[in-house]
Amino acid sequence: MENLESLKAEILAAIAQAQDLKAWDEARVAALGKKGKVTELMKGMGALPVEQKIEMGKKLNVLKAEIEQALENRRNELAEKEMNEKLAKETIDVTLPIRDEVQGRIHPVSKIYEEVVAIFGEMGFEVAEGPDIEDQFHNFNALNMPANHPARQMQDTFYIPNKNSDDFDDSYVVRTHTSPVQIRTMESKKPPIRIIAPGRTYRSDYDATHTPMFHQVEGLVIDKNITMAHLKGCLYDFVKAFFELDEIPVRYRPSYFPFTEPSAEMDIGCLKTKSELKIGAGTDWLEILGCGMVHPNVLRAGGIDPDEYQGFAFGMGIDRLAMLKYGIPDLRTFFESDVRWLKHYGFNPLDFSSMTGGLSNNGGSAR
Ligand code: 2NM
Repeated sequence: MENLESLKAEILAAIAQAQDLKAWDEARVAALGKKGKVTELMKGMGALPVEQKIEMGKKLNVLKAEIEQALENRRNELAEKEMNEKLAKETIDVTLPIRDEVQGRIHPVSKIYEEVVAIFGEMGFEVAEGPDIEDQFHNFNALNMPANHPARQMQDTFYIPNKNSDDFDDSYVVRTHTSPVQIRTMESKKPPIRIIAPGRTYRSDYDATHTPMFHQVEGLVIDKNITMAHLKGCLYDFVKAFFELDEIPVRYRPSYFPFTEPSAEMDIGCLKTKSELKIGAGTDWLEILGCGMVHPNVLRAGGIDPDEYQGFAFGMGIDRLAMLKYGIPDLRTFFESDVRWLKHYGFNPLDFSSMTGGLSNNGGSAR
């Protein structure tokens, strides 16, 4: 009986000394487990006379409760201690320099895409997206290209049958340009509109500079009193930013697109030699994009009153821009998924394009 006090001291000391959850559990089992010291004492009570049994029962119950409380306290302490040690060990030093051994590469098309978005984003344009599979209204009719228009020819366009209709006019297409995104934007938003629509486009064509899937970025600005001067200022700023030049010669040649009037093509000054193309100097010209004032029929198709609003639009090939900027001769190699090609022409994923960080941002890590 008297040694209950010393037993208690012994058990509480063992609990207090436990330095981890394993030692804590050993202390628990030694006291309260099936063969633990307190458990054995409780079992032994059966042999005692009734009065002693009652007294012993009370004492042992108090002892057991005290031990359980001590166990719980110690377990909480140990759990906190273990968590703190784990947190200390798993600390990440965010000031460490990035690793150079990144294996993956960013595709040149993705790089140009990011750069174009960064430049126009800085100018206040939003990125708009739409479906790859379009109806003929959004891909053609709304863009001032009626049913008999030559660009709608079977040879150029991939048509997709409409299961619910035998009428050819109801068949779908994989979009031949991203202009349907502009139509959808006009339908759903009120001017002022300032968007670019980058994305995949499809035409039945295949040679060194054409692949059946390619990438375009088109832009659209609609507001009151928009003129060709806004178009020229905007596109001049774009080519300067894109080619990272302070000055660059540009010229506009009259052209024709069904969806713009007047229409133009923009050239930039360059020097063409046998082995090289130098952009920004020289007496040669390089066609870079198409543009124009949005045709009143197109504004009307998008639900915008041409007497109240005007707009300019432009379009260019992202793949072609990549070929020019990085000197890649054959477009078909873009889509062959050859890892050696990607290692050569691809970009470090840790370099991202921004107007404030130096657009192409190759400083530091190699391409
Ligand atoms: C080009 C050239 C000129 C253009 C027009 C439109 C729309 F939908 F607003 F009318 N989107 N894109 C456009 C104009 C595209 O690509 C060579």
